[in-house]
Amino acid sequence: MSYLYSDDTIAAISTPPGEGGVGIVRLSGPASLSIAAKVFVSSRAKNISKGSQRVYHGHVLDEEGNPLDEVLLHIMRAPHSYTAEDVVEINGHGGRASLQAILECVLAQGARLAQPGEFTRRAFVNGRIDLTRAEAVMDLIHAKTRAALRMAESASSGRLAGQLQALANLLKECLALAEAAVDFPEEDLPELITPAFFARLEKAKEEMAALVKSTDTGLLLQEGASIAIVGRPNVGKSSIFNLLLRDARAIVSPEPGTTRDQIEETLTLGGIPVRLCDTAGLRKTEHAVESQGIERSRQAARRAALLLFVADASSEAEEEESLLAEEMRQLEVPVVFVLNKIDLPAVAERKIPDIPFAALCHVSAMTGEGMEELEKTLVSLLAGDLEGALDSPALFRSHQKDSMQRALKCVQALLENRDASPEILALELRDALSALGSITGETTSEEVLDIIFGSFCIGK
Ligand SMILES: Nc1nc2c(ncn2[C@@H]2O[C@H](COP(=O)(O)OP(=O)(O)O)[C@@H](O)[C@H]2O)c(=O)[nH]1
Ligand SMILES: [Mg+2]
Repeated sequence: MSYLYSDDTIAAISTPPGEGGVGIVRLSGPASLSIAAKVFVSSRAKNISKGSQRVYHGHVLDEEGNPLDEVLLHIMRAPHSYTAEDVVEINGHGGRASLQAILECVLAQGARLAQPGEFTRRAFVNGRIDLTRAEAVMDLIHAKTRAALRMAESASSGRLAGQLQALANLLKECLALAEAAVDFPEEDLPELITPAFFARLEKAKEEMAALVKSTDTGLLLQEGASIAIVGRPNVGKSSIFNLLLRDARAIVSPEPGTTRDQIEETLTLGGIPVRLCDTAGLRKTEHAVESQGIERSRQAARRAALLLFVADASSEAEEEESLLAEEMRQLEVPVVFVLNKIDLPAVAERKIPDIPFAALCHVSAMTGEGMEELEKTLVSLLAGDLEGALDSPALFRSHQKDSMQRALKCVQALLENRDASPEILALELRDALSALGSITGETTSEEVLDIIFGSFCIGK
C-alpha cells in the first residue's frame, strides 16, 4: 500500500471506541467544508462552506433530512490545522451509533475513510511536522507516566526536530565547502578545508554522541524496565514486592517456600514504567513444585534489567547466600543488595557477599524504613539523572538511534582522516546527512513510512 497524495478528503471517528460525553468525526482535505455543508445545518442558518477558523452550532441531518445529532462544528482552514489542510471536526454526542451515523453521512457525500495514522501522515507529507514530531504524537497518546509525557511533548512540540535541523544545516555547510573544493581544485580559491571546518564537525560529533546516548532514557520511559526480586526463602522478598507495589499482592508468610510461582506486576517508579517480579526463594529443595518455581525465578532473573538481592539482616549469612550472589553476578546486570529486617536485632558483623553490588540498601519491610531510599536508588540506577535527561531533546526510537549512530560514524571517520580528499569528505558528509534524514523523514522510504503510520490508530 503506497500513500496517495491528498487531493481526496478523508474522514474518521477520532475519539476512542466506547461511550463518552463527546465524540469527534474529523474530516481533512480540500472538500472538507463542502462535504460538511451537505450534512450540517447551522442553527443560525449560515452557509458554513465559506466559514473560517470558527465553531458553529447546529445539527447533522441524514439523507432524508432527519436530525441525527446536535453538534458543534469546528472549522480549521489550511494551513492552520493539524494536517495543514482544511479540517472540519464534528463534535457530537459520544455514542458509537451516533458517531458511526455521522461518519456514514460524510462518507456518502464523498469523503474516504482514513487509513490508520493518515491525519498525522498528512501533517508530515504537507511539511507541517517532521517524522520525529509525527512519531512523538503516538507517544503523547500512549504516555503512561508524567515523565513519558514530558519527553513526548518535548519531541512533538519540535525541540528535537529543531536540534536535528540545526545539525543537518551544519553538515550541509561543511558539504558545500567540500563540494566547492571538489569543483575547483586548480583554481586559486581561498583554503576551504580549514581547522574551523573540522571544529564544526567536532561540535556536530559531540551533539550526535549525546543524542545517541539520550535514546536510553527515551526507550526506558517507553518500554520500561524489568526488576526481579531474588534471594533465599523467607528474607522478605514478597513483603518488599508488596511495599513497592503499595498493594498486598503477594502472599507473605513466615513459612519458607511460600512463593512458588513468580508474580509480575507493573508499577511506576519515579516516572519509569517498571515490571516488578517477585520470585520463589532460591534454595535446594526436593519439592517438585517448588523446584519448578525456582527454575522460573532463575529465568525471571535472567530477563531483568536490574536485580534486588534481598537478605535478612537478623540472621547469619549462609553459604547459600554467597553462592546465589555469585550466580547473580554472572548475569551481568546491576545488583542491589537489600539488607531487610533492620527492625530486628542485627547479627553482629553480618557478612555481605563479596561481589560488586551496584548499591547497598538497608530496609525494613515491616516498618517501611529505608524504602524511600531504596526507590530512589532504583530510579537513579535505571535512569541516571532523569530530570536532567528530560530537559534536553532526546531520541526515543531504536531506529532513530541506529541512524544517529550511522551519522556519527561518518563524522568520526572524517575527523580521524583529516587529509582525505574533498571527494571523500563530501561522500561521508552525504552519508551522514542521509542517515539524519531518515530520522526526520526526509529520506525515509514509503514502505517504512507505511509501517510507522500503520501502527497509529484510525482517526489520528
Ligand atoms: N521483623 C520483620 N519481619 C519481616 C520483614 N520483612 C518480612 N518479614 C517477615 O518475614 C517472613 C517472610 O516474609 P516474605 O515476604 O514472605 O519473605 P519471602 O519468602 O522472601 O518472600 C514473614 O513472616 C514476614 O512478615 C521485616 O522487615 N521485619
Ligand atoms: Mg515470597
